[in-house]
Amino acid sequence: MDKQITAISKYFSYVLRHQPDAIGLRLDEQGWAVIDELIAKTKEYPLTAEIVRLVVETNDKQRFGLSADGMRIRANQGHSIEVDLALPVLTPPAVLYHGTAERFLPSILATGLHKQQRHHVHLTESVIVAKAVGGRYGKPVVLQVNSAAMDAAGIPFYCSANKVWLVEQVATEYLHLD
Ligand code: HQG
Repeated sequence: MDKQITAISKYFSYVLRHQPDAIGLRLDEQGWAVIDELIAKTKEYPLTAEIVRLVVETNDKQRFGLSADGMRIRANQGHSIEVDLALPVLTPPAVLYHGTAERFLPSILATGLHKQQRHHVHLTESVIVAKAVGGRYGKPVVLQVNSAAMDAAGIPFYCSANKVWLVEQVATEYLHLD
């Protein structure tokens, strides 16, 4: 059962962040899909409203959110398709962290952090989380981000529902090796 839930979670990430067209799913401008439509258009898994809820509630990183009326679902962050999550600008903690792979360091230290395929650069309050994120691409290294100085410079920060801090980019002057 756990394996099936993880597989469905990965499938949700795929259709809600990257490829809704793969199953003809409609997302609104803020990334919401109607749960009944997601269920109807999903052929690989025997989805029910209860299973959708279970996937949302048990997800280790709280990757998905439900609308207040419980009828819709969206990915909390990590999209590559154009959506406007309409997140408010927030004051970040003074220091945030970004985990990456050691092999990316020369490029990052030369040009700063860029968002690549996603909408934002992803930052976290946790060194442990940053290390795990960096480990996905190789030997992990953790960069410290001087978010207080960025905030003072008027650079907007957003925070997703699952506590990922999001920013357009991070210039080299705000980066330090942890
Ligand atoms: C790197 C997962 C070279 C950047 C995770 C990262 C996270 C550069 C990669 C979330 C660079 C992009 C996001 C530069 C940035 N030169 N490399 N100038 N600037 N990079 O996957 O932050 O499981 O798009 O360091 O847990 O790794 O999907 O971003 O290594 O929260 O929910 O380019 O994805 O969450 O990789 O991960 P990604 P990320 P989920």
